Amino acid sequence: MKFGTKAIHAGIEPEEGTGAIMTPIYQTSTYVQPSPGKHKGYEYSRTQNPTRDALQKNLAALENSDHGLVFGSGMATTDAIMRLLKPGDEVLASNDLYGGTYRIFTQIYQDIGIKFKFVDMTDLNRISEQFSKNTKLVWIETPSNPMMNVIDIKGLSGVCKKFNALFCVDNTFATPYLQNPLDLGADISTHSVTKYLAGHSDVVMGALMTNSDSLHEKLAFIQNSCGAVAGPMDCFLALRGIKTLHIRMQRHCENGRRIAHFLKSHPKVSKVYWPGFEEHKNHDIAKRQMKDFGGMISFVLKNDKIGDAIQVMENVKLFSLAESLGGVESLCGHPASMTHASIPREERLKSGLKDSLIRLSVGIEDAEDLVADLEQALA
Ligand code: P1T
Repeated sequence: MKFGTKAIHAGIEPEEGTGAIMTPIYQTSTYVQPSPGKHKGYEYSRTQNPTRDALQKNLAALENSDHGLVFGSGMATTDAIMRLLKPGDEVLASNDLYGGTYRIFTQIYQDIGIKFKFVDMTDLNRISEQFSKNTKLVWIETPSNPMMNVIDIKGLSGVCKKFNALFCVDNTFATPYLQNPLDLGADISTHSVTKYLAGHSDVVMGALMTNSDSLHEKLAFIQNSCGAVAGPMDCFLALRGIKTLHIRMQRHCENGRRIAHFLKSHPKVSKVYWPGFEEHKNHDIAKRQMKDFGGMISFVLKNDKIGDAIQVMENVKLFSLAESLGGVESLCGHPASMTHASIPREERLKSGLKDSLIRLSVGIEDAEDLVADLEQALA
C-alpha cells in the first residue's frame, strides 16, 4: 500500500456491530468479563483500548514498522524510552533539540545518574570518538528544532550498530510522510503527535514506532506500568487528522518552499534556515533521506536586534505567535524565550540558536496571504 492509502486505511476496520466507518471513541475505562480471566482481549483501558489500538496500528504502518505505541504527549514518549536505561549509562545526543527534550535529559535523568553528551552530529567523520562502552542510546532530531540541522540517519545507524547503542530518531519535524528513520536503520522513530500527525492543534500526544519485538515488549510494559497513555477521544482526533497527513504535508512543503525563498530574498533578512536550500549544510543528505523539505523555517534579521525580531512577531496578523507547530494554521515563535528557554543561553548560542532567531511553522493557508503578512510585518 502507498502512503496516502495507508494514512486512510491502515489499522482501521469498520466497527463490527454497526459498520461505522469511523473508529468509535471507546470512552470506557474497563470491559465486562463473563468469568475471571475470560475476556475479548480488553481488560482495562490503561493496558488496551480499541481506539488507541487502531491508532497504534495506523502509526506503525506509516513508519513501515511492526509496532506502534502512543502516549499522553511527546515528552511522555521520551520519558518511556529513557526508562530503558539505568544509572551509569550514557546518552549521546545531538546538540540542537527541542527545549523540553534537553530539559528532561538534564533535569530529570541526569539527576538519577544517566550521563549526557551533546554533540554536533551534522558531521559524522569523527563521531566514533564520542562513543564509550557505556553509550547505550543515541538520540537525534533531523531536521532539528529549531536550527533545521540535517543528520545522516543511515550513516549514524551504522556507527550505533558498531557500538551496540540504541538509535532513536525524533521524526516530528519530517513526519513519516517525508522520512522513515526505521527504513534507514534507526531502532526507534519517535514523534510528538501533537504536531503534523494530528495536525489541527487540538491534541497533545506522542508516539513511537519500532521493528524490534523485544524493544516493543519492554516499551509496552513501560506504557502500561507507568500509565502515560493517550485517551480515546484524543486517539480518535489523531486518527482523523492522519487521514489527510499526506495532503497537508504536500501543502506545508509547497508553502514552506515559497516562504523560505521569499525570506531569503528579503533585504532585512540575513539568514534563513531551511533544508531545501542547496547551501544548507547536508542538503544532499536531506534530499536523499527526505521526500521534500517540510514547512519549518527559522530566520534572523540582518541587524540581529532582538527588539526588531520581537516587533516582527508582534506585527504578524495571519501567523499567530504561539508555541507548537505542525497545525494547519501558520505559527511563529521565539525559541530563546519560548520553546527553548529551558536550555541555558550559553548552550543555545553554542548550537547557533541566537536570541533574535524567529521560527515559523508554515501552515496550509494560501501562500500569497502568508507572504503578504510577513511582508507587512517586516516592513
Ligand atoms: O509537546 P509534546 O507533544 O510533549 O512533544 C514534545 C516534542 C518532542 N519533540 C520535538 C521535536 C518537539 O518539537 C516537541 C514539542 N515541541 C514544541 C512544543 C515546539 O513548539 O517546538
